[in-house]
Amino acid sequence: MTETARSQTAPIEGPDPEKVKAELIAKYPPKVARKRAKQIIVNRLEPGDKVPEITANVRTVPGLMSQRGCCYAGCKGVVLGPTRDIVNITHGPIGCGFYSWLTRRNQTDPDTTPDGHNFMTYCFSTDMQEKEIIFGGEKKLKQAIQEAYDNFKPKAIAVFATCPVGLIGDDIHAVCREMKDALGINVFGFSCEGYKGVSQSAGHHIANNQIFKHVVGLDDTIGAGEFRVNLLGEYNIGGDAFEIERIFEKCGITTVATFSGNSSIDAFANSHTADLNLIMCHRSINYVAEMMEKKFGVPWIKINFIGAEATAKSLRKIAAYFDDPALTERVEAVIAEELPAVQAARDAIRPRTEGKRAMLFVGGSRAHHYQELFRELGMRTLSAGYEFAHRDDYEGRKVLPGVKVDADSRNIEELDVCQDPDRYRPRKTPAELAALSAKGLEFKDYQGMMPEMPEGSLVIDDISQFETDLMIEKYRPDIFCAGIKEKYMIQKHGIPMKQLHSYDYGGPYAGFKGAVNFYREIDRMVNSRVWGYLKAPWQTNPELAATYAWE
Ligand code: CFM
Repeated sequence: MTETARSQTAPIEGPDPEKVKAELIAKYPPKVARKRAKQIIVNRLEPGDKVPEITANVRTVPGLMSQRGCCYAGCKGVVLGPTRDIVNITHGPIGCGFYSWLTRRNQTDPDTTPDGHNFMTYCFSTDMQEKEIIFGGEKKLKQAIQEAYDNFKPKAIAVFATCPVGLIGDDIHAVCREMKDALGINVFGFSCEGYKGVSQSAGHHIANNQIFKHVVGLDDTIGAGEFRVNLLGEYNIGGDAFEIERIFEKCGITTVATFSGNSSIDAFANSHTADLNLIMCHRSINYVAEMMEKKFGVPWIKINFIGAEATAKSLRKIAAYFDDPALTERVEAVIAEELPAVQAARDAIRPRTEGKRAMLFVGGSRAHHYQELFRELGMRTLSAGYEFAHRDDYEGRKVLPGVKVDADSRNIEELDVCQDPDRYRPRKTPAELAALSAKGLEFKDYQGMMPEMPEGSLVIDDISQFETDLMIEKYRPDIFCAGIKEKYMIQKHGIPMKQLHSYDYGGPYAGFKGAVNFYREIDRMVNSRVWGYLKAPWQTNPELAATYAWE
């Protein structure tokens, strides 16, 4: 199996990216244009093979229509939402709870044993009203925790603060402590008010901190399994984690905990006993990996199960880490068994997708990972960007020491973590780690999106709707990937649009079977003739074109 070639040397065809960049910012007031110019980068290696610097994780300019969500969404919706047996109570108005409830299509395998719990089919909220906004909501929160306990007898209850909670100053942590003592179960809170930080990224960090503080390390039992790993940053959207678990099982790799797709609180509590952390989505979960390594000695590596070749490569990395001949043999056997079906699907579909061009503007990791699947289809990524990632997700972790910490990031607590006096257990000796690194296994590292993108492609951080429209006009990609908020305005351009957050109605797309699903889906989308029949309103009504006149 050959490694997918890094494609920075092959320039993309189409309009001059420098000119497109100039047009993207031409309509903005000078100050906004200056800011956006640092977030819209023509991806061209600089001397010393350095990827250019991009500004990321900064506030969106008010008035620009952003794709971003909020801190609460990142904490409750993204990181904690997929856990099935914690009662997650949204302390706030009802809409915050409702709109963060399963719209992301995070699946779980419900525990059907007599005392097994699955609360994902419920939406818990304190349904704050005017009365609580004026007189305070702590009493109502206490009642809600009590009511949830009485009805469900869960092992744990988590409380999430929404914007008004921070504004009126409810002390959710005091309430949680009180209820923890009163009920004798784990009750903990997240100060993840929507306005904290500049995007949902702040919510990831807050979620990581609290899960680490209140749950990880509570159960020291070392369970069965010879090769025990945690899968971090995999949220089981459309069943992705199920497919990865299937492959792991075949290989004889034991998943101790997944953060947090198809997860349970007991698995989190026990996760520090694993021997390796595998990071799928670096953006949302790298904090847990870092803290677990510091406190318990579990090393982490970046893996990627999006793309069949990437999956094979990631499995080989795991085998290399454990360095066990039987495991290596099994991993190779599984790859050999799984790849022919993938190859057959690819051979059948690729003649129809070869040379087509994609744009991906998603979250904080998928805009990178999915380029791998498009490459397998012979497609090129014209332009991509994240909604809320940081510079390291674009340029690689090597830039971390130079990343400026601004007031918005300083707002988010950095936990002071040190070696656990009793439970810190280095999984490998420094010499073993060095030997593995020498063999090419990179620990604690992530190269980011930009080194793998075509030369001259535009990398755009926190793209606005205006910029999206203009990019589509200029390049007419064959497919555009983003989320539900963008979907219909993109389709009105006559361009097929694939949701890479919820996968529309599809998935899984991870692993070997997922790759085949994705090939078929993209084939269907880019080769559908329906888009050619579609006229945007401004194409049939010229008077509407005035608002979109950038020529
Ligand atoms: Fe990680 Fe995610 Fe993503 Fe993310 Fe998300 Fe998501 Fe995403 Mo939507 S954790 S950064 S905050 S991979 S919900 S499962 S699809 S934006 S690219």
